[in-house]
Amino acid sequence: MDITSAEFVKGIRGTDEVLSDGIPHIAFIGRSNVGKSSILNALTGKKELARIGKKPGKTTEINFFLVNGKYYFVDLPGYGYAAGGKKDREKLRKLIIWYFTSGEAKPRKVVLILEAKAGLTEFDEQMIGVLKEKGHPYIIVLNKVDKLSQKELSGMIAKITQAAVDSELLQTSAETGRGIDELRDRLLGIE
Ligand SMILES: Nc1nc2c(ncn2[C@@H]2O[C@H](COP(=O)(O)OP(=O)(O)OP(=O)(O)O)[C@@H](O)[C@H]2O)c(=O)[nH]1
Ligand SMILES: [Mg+2]
Repeated sequence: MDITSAEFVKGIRGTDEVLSDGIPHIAFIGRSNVGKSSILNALTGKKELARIGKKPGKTTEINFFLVNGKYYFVDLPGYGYAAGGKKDREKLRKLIIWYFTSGEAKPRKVVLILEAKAGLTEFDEQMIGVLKEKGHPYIIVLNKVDKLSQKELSGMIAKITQAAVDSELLQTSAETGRGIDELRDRLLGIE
């Protein structure tokens, strides 16, 4: 399915009326700097829709983008960003946990994004624990695959599959566009 329209609606830092308008959420989550915002831009074909950054910690609110007038793509801040101020980091962590546990948001699908070189970290395993506990359906996306050779990539995929056997694993590069059409089809074919 094509994306014909995508527009920024609002960024929230806590409870908000946008959570009760009945529009289904597809939420993008992952460690800081893995390319959540870049993937959202690649999926919608709009390079400047979500703000991306060279430094981790670019996204600081939960941002809602209305796609095809029908879904929200929800761009969350990243977790596990070690270089940020402790107070800010804790605030973002709480915001992410609130989104997944308060019951106010009921994401139809969660896209958990990993960075190809780092693979599955302790932070990701904790996040998967929260998603499972709350029963949020998720898929795992390995992004920045352009940074690995085919051999390295095969090794990394084997490792992740071993650790997270029960979830689907897609490979993408927001940089080269690899896997982006497949991810879009996967997400929008879930009516
Ligand atoms: N090589 C490569 N770089 C990428 C890819 N995707 C994103 N990047 C780069 O990674 C950096 C971080 O991208 P963002 O999209 O801001 O990452 P984010 O996960 O939204 O980060 P936070 O909002 O800080 O949590 C930017 O410099 C992007 O250009 C990719 O597939 N390949
Ligand atoms: Mg971001």
